Amino acid sequence: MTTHDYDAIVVGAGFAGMYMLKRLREAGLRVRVLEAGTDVGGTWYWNRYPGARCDVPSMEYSYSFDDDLQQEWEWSEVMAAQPEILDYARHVAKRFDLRQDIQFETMVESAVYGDEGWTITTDGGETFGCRFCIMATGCLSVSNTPDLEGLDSFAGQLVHTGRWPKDGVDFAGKRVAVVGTGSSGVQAIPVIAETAEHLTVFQRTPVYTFPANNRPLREDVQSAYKEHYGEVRERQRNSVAGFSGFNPLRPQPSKDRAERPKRPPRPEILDTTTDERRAMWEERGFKTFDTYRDIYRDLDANELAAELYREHIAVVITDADTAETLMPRGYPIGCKRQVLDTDYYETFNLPSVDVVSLQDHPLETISPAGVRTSAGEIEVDVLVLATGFDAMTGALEQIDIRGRDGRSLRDKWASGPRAYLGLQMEGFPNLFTITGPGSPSVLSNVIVSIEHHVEWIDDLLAHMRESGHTTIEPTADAEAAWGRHVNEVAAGTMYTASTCSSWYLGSNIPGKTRQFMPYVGGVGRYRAACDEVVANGYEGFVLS
Ligand code: NA7
Repeated sequence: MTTHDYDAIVVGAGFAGMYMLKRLREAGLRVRVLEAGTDVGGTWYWNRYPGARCDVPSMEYSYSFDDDLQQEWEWSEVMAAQPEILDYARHVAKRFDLRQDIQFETMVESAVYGDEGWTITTDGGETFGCRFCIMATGCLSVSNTPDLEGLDSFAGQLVHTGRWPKDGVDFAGKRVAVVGTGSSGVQAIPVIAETAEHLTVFQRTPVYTFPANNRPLREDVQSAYKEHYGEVRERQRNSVAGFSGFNPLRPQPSKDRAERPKRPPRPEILDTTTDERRAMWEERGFKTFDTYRDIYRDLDANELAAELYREHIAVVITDADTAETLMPRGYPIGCKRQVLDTDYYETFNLPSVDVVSLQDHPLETISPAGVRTSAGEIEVDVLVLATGFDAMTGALEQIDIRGRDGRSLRDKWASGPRAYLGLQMEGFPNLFTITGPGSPSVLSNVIVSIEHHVEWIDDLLAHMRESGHTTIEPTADAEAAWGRHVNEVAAGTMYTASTCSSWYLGSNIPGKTRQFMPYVGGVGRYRAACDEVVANGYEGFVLS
């Protein structure tokens, strides 16, 4: 068997893998990217379902590393749809001549560490030797197909939003079922309903969804961004969630915090009467949730906000039973990843759209003809699973990763992922994860987090070359201390409320340990922590 030798292998050609390739190549390393798909784009390559769209404004959900690139690319909408983001990824690949170093249709099956470094084996039986292995495998890349009884027997077309067929799916004149009402389902449902003869939504947990307010991107807004990109990007990097807060249509606040006008403290919803809360909703709508400071800190306050939310559904949905079915209860707003929608509730007012609550009518089986719940069978031609992903750890655990002394990453993570800064794992020298568990990743505008990790890793490898080191690995103590910090900052948030289930906690996957995986302390604070580690001579890592 031929082994191809490289300095670094990068797994995945999404936004993380593409930028990592560019940086390492420029640093003079021999690098190869292995990618399962037939093209670049990662998430935006696989998630081609109707309505797929980014929920972060594109002027900020884009690479900052090259000023010419950010000046020349034109976005058409505030939040671009999947085809446009995939075009952008392709443009970047072409512009920086990345494809020559990417091997497509190549699935990595194992990564094994030995005296000579890492050996990567692919589904095609090829092996690659390398000193550094960088997992750019994405946080939401392994789709979750639930083990539904009878699923194999379904005679119609079965599709998953996270693995959408390249040729698309024709819904015209078809009876369609969608299972799942997370971001993917909520985006797909209104668009599928436009052409389907009939659509039935099978809902396990009603969603809290806020209006996306997407619209065409105004030319003057785009050029104002471009003019101020230096400052915008700097603000993004030091923000909480990777958003700059820049508003090109308003005068910019002074950079000096002391000079900014003092705002009065926000009120608490727990101090309000029902009438006051309703008046606030009348005036501010969904902005009400940002108006009160206790909603995301206190479960009772959150429940008052949830009541306003349910009252809103009762107004928007014309049929009272349908409204009742769609009302979320029993878990707080802000526990799951916030969903943004376009015309989600309005869709349920169409005569061709129904919702079935799987809480009231549990799913019994998928039959050849359709979906059977305790309320009876609904026959469909197309069954869409919008059932999410094995988030954050799925793609890494799918690969048989063996570190020092044959230790398996799956075993190490059996009771929840452990990683130092979400970048490296003790026992797995020279293996890096971009936006791994324990980093802000999915709680941020992920491109900001990707660029941070890529640059941090590139700088580290440069440091190693200069200092004559060939391996790096975190200590068990540093890894454990970071894990405790990740838990501490998440405690008391809605994300970790006892009534919360979410993919952040792994609780969407049967048998997965409940552990809050991302770092909620903020992008800026996280960056400062990483900088401090470097300033202290890569504190917590062992270089040899
Ligand atoms: P999500 O947010 O995990 O949503 C998956 C949906 O599928 C959610 O409504 C689940 O209900 C539902 N689900 C999952 N398993 C089942 C089974 N077995 N039966 C019925 N319903 C089920 O995934 P998305 O793809 O929508 O979004 C993922 C992220 O991608 C999103 O947050 C953005 O960051 C982009 P549940 O709530 O678990 O009861």
